[in-house]
Amino acid sequence: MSDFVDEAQLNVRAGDGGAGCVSFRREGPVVNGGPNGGDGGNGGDVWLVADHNVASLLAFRDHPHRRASNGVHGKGKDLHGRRGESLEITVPEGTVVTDMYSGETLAELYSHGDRWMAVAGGRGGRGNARFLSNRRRAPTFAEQGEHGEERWLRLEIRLMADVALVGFPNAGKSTLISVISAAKPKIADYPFTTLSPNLGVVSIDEGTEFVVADIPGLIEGASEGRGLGHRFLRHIERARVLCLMLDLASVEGVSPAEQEETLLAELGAYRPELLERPRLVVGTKADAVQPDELERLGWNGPVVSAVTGSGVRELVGRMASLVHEARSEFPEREGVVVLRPEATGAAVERIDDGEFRLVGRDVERVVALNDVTTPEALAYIDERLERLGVNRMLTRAGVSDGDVIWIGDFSFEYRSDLGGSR
Ligand SMILES: Nc1nc2c(ncn2[C@@H]2O[C@H](COP(=O)(O)OP(=O)(O)OP(=O)(O)O)[C@@H](O)[C@H]2O)c(=O)[nH]1
Ligand SMILES: [Mg+2]
Repeated sequence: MSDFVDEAQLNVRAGDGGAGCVSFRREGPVVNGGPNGGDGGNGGDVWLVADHNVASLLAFRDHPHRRASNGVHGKGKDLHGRRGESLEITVPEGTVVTDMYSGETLAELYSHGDRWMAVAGGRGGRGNARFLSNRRRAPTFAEQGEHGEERWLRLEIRLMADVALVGFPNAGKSTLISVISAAKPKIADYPFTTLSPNLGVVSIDEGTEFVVADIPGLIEGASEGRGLGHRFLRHIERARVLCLMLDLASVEGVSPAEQEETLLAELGAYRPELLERPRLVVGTKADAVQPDELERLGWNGPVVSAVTGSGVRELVGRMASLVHEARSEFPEREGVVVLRPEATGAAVERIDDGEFRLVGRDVERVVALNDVTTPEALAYIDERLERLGVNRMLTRAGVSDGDVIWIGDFSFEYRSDLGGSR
């Protein structure tokens, strides 16, 4: 498990759309025939897919850039370009995807098969055959393909456990999980033995199962980044129930009450809601302390010994009933959350005195023609912008005659009497 990588950065780029083609029929008896330029194919999309065969995000460390293929350009004779192949990137179950820059949560891929489209391929450009109309008998322009989207993502695995074992290093968390489940983590008599979380399934009887996570030890200051616990605090976030494990045989002599206080303070500092989570508290290594010592330690809560097995059944029973309650309260997992505001339409941005920029997928597409110098192309642009309501938007934005309007690399002078474009 030394290569357990639980966060990664990923750059995804969808394929570009192929360009539409400008072409006219010429063969045989047809001279000066109609337009027959085919459309470009759409670019491939990039998808993230949860897969239970993938255990870590290690693969992204060396290969953070992934891209889908481009669409093929259209050709004459109404030949449309093939669409670019989409790319599916497999990620472990429990991967949470956020925007690297805004930190916004984009998707949560919980279980095998959950899919999320990270970036959409650019649309293929339309060939000139598509621009044929009564007024435009010989369109000499076609659309360029749209660029595929590109973005930086942050991936993070958040384990989904029913119960998280939370305690100081060396408190006996790994030993307990090895006793109550089939998990076989490393156990040793020194702190920070566990460097990455372990999951184990506890089966009580047929049909009653729950998942326990053994989280690396927390120390004071973990919520500010001390020790190793800090990176793992977020795994605790997902657990329905917390089980605080207090070391009764602590060599450093930190009393159970002090351990509990520190653990709760760290959890609360990291995320106050964690303190609302249903929780159990148990003293560990009961076999190593005499009853009179317990009194001296001031501990009168439940105790457990993973070595002799005393108290284990009771603890597992209490875990099961809290898990049961928590599950019936929130029976549904949230499923795949997809928040992807569609960047379509149009907006006006003021860039300077007398200079404005129109942005948005739709307006930008209007001017993405292979040739914007022909009268037909200009007439087409005019017509489309009008239909998108651009004139009204410009008026509302306070644009006046003579101002320069930019769309992509294309610019024109605003003239209200001419409906805006020129
Ligand atoms: N006597 C006794 N020793 C125990 C018991 N449980 C664990 N130990 C010992 O305590 C030491 C630490 O146990 P681990 O299970 O590795 O502790 P941990 O909480 O996982 O520690 P980290 O991974 O470092 O956070 C080991 O030497 C265990 O053998 C117990 O019930 N009784
Ligand atoms: Mg451990």
